[in-house]
Amino acid sequence: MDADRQALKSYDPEIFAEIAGEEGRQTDGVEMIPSENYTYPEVLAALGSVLTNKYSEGYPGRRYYGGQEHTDAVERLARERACALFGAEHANVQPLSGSPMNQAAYFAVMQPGDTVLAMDLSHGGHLTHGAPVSHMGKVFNFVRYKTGEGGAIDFEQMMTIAKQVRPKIVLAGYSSYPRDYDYAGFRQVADEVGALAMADISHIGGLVAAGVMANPFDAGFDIVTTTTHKSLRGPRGGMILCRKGLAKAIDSSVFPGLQGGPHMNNVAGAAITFKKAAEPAFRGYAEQVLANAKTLARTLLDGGARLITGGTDNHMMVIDTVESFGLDGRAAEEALDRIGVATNKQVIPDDPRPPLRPSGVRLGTPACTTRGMGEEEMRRLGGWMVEALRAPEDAALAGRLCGQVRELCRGFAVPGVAKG
Ligand code: DSN
Repeated sequence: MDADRQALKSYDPEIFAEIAGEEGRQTDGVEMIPSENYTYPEVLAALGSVLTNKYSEGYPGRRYYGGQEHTDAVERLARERACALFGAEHANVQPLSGSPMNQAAYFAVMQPGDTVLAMDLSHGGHLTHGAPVSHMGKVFNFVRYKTGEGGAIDFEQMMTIAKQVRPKIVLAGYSSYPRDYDYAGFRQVADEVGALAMADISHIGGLVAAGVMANPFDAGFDIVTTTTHKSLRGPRGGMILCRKGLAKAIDSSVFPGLQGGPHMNNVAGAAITFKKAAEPAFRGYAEQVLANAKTLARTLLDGGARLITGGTDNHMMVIDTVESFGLDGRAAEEALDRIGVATNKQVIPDDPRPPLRPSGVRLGTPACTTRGMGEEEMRRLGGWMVEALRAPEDAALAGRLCGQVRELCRGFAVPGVAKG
């Protein structure tokens, strides 16, 4: 055990025990929540570095505190690498996470009461895309488009709505949608009504960076937001990418508009992540995430599951557990938890059930792919998941499946989990 870890163990055994417990949980089970991943040991080192001690309000070369020679260099590297990776003209790497990232982007280009055309939340939109319970839903006027048969967006209908409501932003983005977007279609709607085209690619940021999914900038988008900790494998955080003309508005919206000092240890972690994502090995990882998702989806379909949109083109899938197994999403999530597979309950399009007892579960492959699992493991895991969902009350079966999941996991280390 290294000295810092030993010191933590002696000073605060209660917290140490919980960290060690979480390491055990992450190691013994399979993480299939599609927004989670295991970051790099190098990123963990940056997160635990003395950069956390430093206040850096402002931007490189224009700070409100002295002593910024190293933090300036870190932030410049993060911005340059982010721009190169996504083909962006400007990057703000300071948002503390996904929600402030989207809030800052909205306030950069809108006034309270302005309209955003965004995806219906039950069809896959995110809380920050205007859920009535979120502050953003109260400040701005969100109008909804929905998905149709097979998950495609009906751009004709979207154009009709856009002409009626004249949005300031046409927003392409989701947290529970298993397909890719035709970004050119969104751009066309935005152009027709003089709106900005914004994409929130938080879930698929790594897949876009690797070039295995479409990049909204290729269709001329104005603003692209992404968190850094999902398929990108970085530290928790967010960033806003935009064209040059919006750089000043975005920067002043993040600071001083919304936030104070950026977390420079996180910014360093993000810079390391962008360097990793530019390497050829990361493309191989992203391709495997997609292949694993397809194989897992096929296995679930063969086992009798109904998947929303019929399958997946990205890293995630959503099972209608009520129709497939007669279980609501909470019961399905719990049944999978009992065998050591973490998923999350999820509303499905126009779900008649409430969010805490919805009709589905959402699952994805970024984390298990990071551990090195491949399609053979997806077939085995998918088969066990179907068995568990078919007989959620069978404790003996759950015990056997849990043992099998744990045994499988032994062959796949979790990056960054220390020994001892
Ligand atoms: N919590 C993230 C997700 O699971 O999609 C985004 O809020």
